[in-house]
Amino acid sequence: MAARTPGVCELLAEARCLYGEVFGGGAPQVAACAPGRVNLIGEHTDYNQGLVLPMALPLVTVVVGSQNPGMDVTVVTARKDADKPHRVDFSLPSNGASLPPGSPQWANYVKGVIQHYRGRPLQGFKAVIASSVPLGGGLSSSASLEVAFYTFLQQLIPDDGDQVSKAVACQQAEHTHAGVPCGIMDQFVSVLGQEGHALLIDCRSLEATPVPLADPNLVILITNSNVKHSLAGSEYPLRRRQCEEAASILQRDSLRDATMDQLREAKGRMDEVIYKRARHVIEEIQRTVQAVDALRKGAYKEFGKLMVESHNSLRDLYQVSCRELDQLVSAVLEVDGVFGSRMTGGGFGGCTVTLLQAHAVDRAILHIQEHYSGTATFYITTPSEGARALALS
Ligand code: GAF
Repeated sequence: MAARTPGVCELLAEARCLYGEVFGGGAPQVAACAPGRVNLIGEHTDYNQGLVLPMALPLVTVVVGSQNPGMDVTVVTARKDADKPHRVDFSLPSNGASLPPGSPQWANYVKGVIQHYRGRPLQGFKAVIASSVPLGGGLSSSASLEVAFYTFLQQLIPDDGDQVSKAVACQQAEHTHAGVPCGIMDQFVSVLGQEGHALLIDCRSLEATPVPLADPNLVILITNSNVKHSLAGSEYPLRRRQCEEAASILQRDSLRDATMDQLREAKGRMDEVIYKRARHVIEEIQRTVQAVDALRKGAYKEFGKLMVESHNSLRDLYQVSCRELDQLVSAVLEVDGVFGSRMTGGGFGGCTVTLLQAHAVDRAILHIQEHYSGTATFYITTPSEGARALALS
């Protein structure tokens, strides 16, 4: 059975209730939310200025709160699974000084967003966070927190209102305050996701094209492996550096500008590992173009085949998969009605995404449960809206 996840209204009610408990019965003035994401194809291409095809999820982070008279900030999280303490208090720096990261770790996403917020002057506030995006599950719980917080701040202090700059500011927050040199995909789709559409993002021009994805006979099933290997933190920056090295050997600004012919020609001048990384990225960008074509034509078998090729490439060339993810993909591909499946996100654990016929979902879940050595969690999802302010009536 798929997991029951609280909707926006339920999370909003939870956050308002906690706000009343923590802040002595008052009601919050403003509220906002932002979704997590699943990437359908185009993995580890965003920081190579490539193409990606994610969609925003119905799993969201909600923030409610009010302005404080001074410069003091209090943020409380309703998350049961967040690292403790669940409350953080700090003061906003005066005279444009920076707000350094610290402890607890979860609060650094909030501090980073404050640091990079594009509206001034900031004033103190109190806020409560509630979320249905699983932590560390590869569905961008961190981007959804950053973007939800940014959207919350927009309700208190206006910014310049530019959506792309908002995504970039949230990405900067992740770089400077969480120490993760991520690409732009997660924050971008959390800001600009559209209901009923995947979003083709050109990570060089930062242009987005919505691609319709609302066929009632089709299901997008997310399977959380519920494992996260410790490698995840250190291998991501390493992959980025390896791609930069490949681009530099090819004398290109990024791998987006390189072709497979050029890579083959340069093979003798690079380490085998660097060659494999670059080959994944160049071919994955091509696969993303083909996948968008297939989706537009409703050619789901073709789309599914590309998903499987993407997974195999992430496993063999980019080497960011793991035993559990491979097991989940192999198991679901044995089920009739499944078009394709792949790991999604950074890798080394987290989730797989599977495209399948609606009538095959129950069978697919059962089959995975029988063949997976761990305990998986399932989400049946639909492409959803990006970040937004919420009414508090
Ligand atoms: C993580 C990063 F945050 C994204 O920017 C992207 O690179 C992804 O891994 C891999 O495609 O989610």
